[in-house]
Amino acid sequence: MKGKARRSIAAIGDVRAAVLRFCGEQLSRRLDTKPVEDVHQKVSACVQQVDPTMTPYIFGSTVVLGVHEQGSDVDFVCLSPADVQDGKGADAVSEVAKGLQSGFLFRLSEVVKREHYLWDIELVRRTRVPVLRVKGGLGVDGVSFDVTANRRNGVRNSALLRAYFTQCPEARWLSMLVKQWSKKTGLNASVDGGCITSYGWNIMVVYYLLRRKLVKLVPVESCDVANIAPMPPYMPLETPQQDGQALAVMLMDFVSYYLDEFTPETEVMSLTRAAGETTKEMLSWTKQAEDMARIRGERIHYRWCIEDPYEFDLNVGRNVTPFKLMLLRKHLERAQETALLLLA
Ligand code: DUT
Ligand code: MG
Ligand code: MG
Ligand code: MG
Repeated sequence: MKGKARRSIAAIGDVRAAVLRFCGEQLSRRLDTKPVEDVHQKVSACVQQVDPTMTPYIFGSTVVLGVHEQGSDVDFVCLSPADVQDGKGADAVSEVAKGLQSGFLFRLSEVVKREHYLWDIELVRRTRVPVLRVKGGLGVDGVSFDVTANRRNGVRNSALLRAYFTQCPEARWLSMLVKQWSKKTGLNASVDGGCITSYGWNIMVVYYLLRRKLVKLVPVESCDVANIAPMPPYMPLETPQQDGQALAVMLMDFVSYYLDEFTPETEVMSLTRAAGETTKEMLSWTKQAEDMARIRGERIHYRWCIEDPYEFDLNVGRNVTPFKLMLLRKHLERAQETALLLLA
C-alpha cells in the first residue's frame, strides 16, 4: 500500500512491554483444551444417535492455535468413513450435497434439542456451508460451537495453519494478537460490518511469515484427513523468548509489510505457490470477474485477495469492498502508532 507520508511509529521498547503484558494476561487464563474435549464428548454422543458411522472432527482455532481461548467458538464437522478415507478429496459444492448436509444437521438438531434442552440452537441453511450453531449458556459451560457436515476443507486448512504456526515460536502469539486486534477494530467478519474472518487473518499471518522466510512452505497436499486426529492435542503456549523482543519486532513488521510492501493491486496472498508468485491476473481475479459475479447476483470483490488453499476459485477476502479496503488501510496506519491498539 502506498502513501508512506509522515506516520508516527510506536517505539519498539513500548511495543515489547505491551506484547509481554498481552501474553502474560493470556497465560494467566485457562488455555487448555479440556472444555473442548467435554463438548466433543457431548456432541459425539448426539451424533452417535443420528448416525453411528459419523465422527465429529474439531477444527478452527482449537486446532490452529492448539489452545482454547476463552470466548472463541469451537468448530466441528461430522465426517463419514468415506470422507475420512478420501482425506484429500475435494468437497462437494452442489445444492444436492448441501441438501444432504442440511438433512443430517436437522436430524442432529432434533437429538440435541431432546438431550440438551437448555442449549440455544439454530440451524442455518442459507449460508455457503449449512451449519448448526449452538450458543453456549449454562448448559454447555459457556462454550459456543458450530457443527457442519461432510466437509473436509476446514479440517485440512486448520491442519495446514497449525503446521505453519508450529514452525516458529512467535507465530501463534502473532496470530492471537492480530485476531484480537481485528475483532476490536471491527475488521473481523465475526463483528457486524466486519469483512475478513479469523481464518483469513491467519492466512495473512502465514503469508507474511512466508514472505519473510520465517517459515518453510508446507505443501497443501500434505494435509490428509485420513492422518489427522478428530481431537487435536493441546499445545501449551510459552512466554515469548528474549523478553518479547522478537515478537514485538515481528508484530510491527507485519503491519508495515501490509501497509508498505504488499501490493493489493496485483498480488494474491496464497499458500499454494511460493510466496510472492501468485497474481490476480493468474487467477483471473479481475474487475471483469467482479462484474460477472454481480450479474449472477453475488457480491465478490477482488480488492484484497486471499486464495483459499483448498476451495476452487475462492477469495477469502471477497467481502473487502473498496470502502472496506480504505478502512483496513486506516486501521493499519493506526496499528503502526499503537502496536495493534496495545498502546491505545
Ligand atoms: N473456515 C473456512 N473458510 C472460511 C472461514 C472459515 O474453511 O471462509 C474454516 C477454517 C477455520 C474454521 O472454519 O479454521 C474457523 O474459522 P474462524 O474464522 O472462526 O477462525 P478461528 O480460528 O476458529 O477463530 P475464532 O477464534 O475467531 O473462532
Ligand atoms: Mg472458530
Ligand atoms: Mg469463529
Ligand atoms: Mg466457527
